[in-house]
Amino acid sequence: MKGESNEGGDSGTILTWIERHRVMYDRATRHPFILNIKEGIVDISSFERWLGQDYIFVKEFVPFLASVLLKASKDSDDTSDMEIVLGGMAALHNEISWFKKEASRWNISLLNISPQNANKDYCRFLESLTSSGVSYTVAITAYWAIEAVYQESFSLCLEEGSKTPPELLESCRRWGNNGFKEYCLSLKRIADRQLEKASKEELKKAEEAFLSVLENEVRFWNMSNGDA
Ligand code: HMH
Repeated sequence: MKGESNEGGDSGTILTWIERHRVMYDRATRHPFILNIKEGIVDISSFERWLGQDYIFVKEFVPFLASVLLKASKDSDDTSDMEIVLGGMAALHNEISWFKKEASRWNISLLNISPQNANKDYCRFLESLTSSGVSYTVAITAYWAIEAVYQESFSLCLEEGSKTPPELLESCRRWGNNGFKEYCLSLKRIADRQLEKASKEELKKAEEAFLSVLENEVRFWNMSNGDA
């Protein structure tokens, strides 16, 4: 359906890539850590490890998102992109406060946590994407993928019949809620729109970035085991 808009989000490059890399996509979005939360059998120390590492990640995510915002303001031909990314920035500000509050509820000191290797590698990858040599198309594709993995993962824990422990519901709702799902769909629409007019070379880079996000997310979830 070339040339037609992709309002429903049910066609486009991203969907093609999800299907092409289905195994890796499912590894990132249906990780045992998430499935254990959903089944109500998660080890709380795993959850605490994830929380501390994710706080570090989210702080590193801010400069990445700032770079996406900059690219949107320079290179997007749709002014609403910038507002959508700016909304993500505002949510991230709120998220950092939430992490602090949640950590104190679990008696975790966020000051003494050092990033594990998988976290460091992921943050280094994010940093590489902030370069001005990385296009808006590649950056927005990565941004969509990073958010979509969390949205898909945590929404599983909210599905009918899930046995998610009540004390973990707030975390799951943070990324599993419908508003965030809509937000991810708007990022997907932007990415698909950009990809539609991208060169072959650009498409290749964006697909590689998408795959790198999936690989980094799997390694990130693996850290919760404590044996990373
Ligand atoms: C590792 N990926 C990781 N942490 C997050 N908070 C998100 C994605 C979503 O914001």
